[in-house]
Amino acid sequence: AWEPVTDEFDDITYHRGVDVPVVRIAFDRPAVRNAFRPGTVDELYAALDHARKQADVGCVLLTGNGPSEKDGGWAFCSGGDQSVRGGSGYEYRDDDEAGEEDDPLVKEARAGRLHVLEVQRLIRFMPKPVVAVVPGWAVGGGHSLHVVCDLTLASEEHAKFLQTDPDVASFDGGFGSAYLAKQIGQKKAREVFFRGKTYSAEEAEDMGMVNEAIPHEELEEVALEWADEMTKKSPTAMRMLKYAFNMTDDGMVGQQVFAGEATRLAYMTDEAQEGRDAFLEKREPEFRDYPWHY
Ligand code: 2NE
Repeated sequence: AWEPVTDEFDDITYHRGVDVPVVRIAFDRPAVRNAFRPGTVDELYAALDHARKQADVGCVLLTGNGPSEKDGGWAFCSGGDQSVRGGSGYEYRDDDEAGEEDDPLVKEARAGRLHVLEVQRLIRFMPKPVVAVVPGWAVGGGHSLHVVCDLTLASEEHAKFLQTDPDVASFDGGFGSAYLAKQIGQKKAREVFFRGKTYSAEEAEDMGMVNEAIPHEELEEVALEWADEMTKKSPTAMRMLKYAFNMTDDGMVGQQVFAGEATRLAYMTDEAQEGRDAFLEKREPEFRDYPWHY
């Protein structure tokens, strides 16, 4: 069971689990296969950032609402909304209420944007697992979003994985391609982008970019079960593991994120508190009582 965190959003829905400490964030534009426009990305970023900061939430499910009332089609996300793509990115239009015209700080941001990449980084660096729950099409920038999530569960009947980036003269040269190659290998990742073939959930599972293909009817139930399992684990261990998995691919930023958590753990020791206390009491720290662990 879910309860709404807010119903303020136009392009996404945001719920919290009643029995499990998990949130469900869903694209809610099924008529366009859950394509994202700038306002969708603003809302997605806000919801993910809210979920990131909730100390009593241990997992995020990212999915797409459906089916489309027009034709019954299901989608996770079909990437950037091509109807609002301008000369330098995706543009706010008059019916996209999320861009607040009156706010001078936001006005500047109403120029063409590609800030779904900021969402990718938020997913990558948030200290809890994010699961892509793919009920239908995962295409273009939507495909890249599933790639950057920690885990992917997909509908056996309806999930379809497709990279159209070069068909529409776009290219995700970051996580969408490079991290995909880590998941499925260089040859296969190049095939995904260069051929633009559609893969089923089963094929995607065999390739190693989907954790499990699940009967459509059970998809959300199984996702909730996985979230229940993961949120029973040690939050510290889960956080350190996620950042450890990221670190080798994320260079200095990966090291910085992992090291930040190591510093937090170190701050919890008596030894660190002696350092702080000595400074505040204007005396030399007494570190000789603490062991040089080996
Ligand atoms: C998603 C896909 C494969 C679905 O095909 P199908 O046959 O199931 O549905 P259909 O009829 O194509 O789509 C249903 C409605 O959704 C709209 C369509 O125009 C159609 O509208 P109506 O004709 O009913 O009015 N729709 C679907 N995707 C849309 C989109 N992305 N933008 C706007 N409207 C869209 C098929 O629809 C498809 O190939 N869609 C385009 C996928 C795509 O190329 N996405 C952009 C890639 S670039 C990107 O996402 C990106 C990036 O690479 C880097 C940074 C930021 C973004």
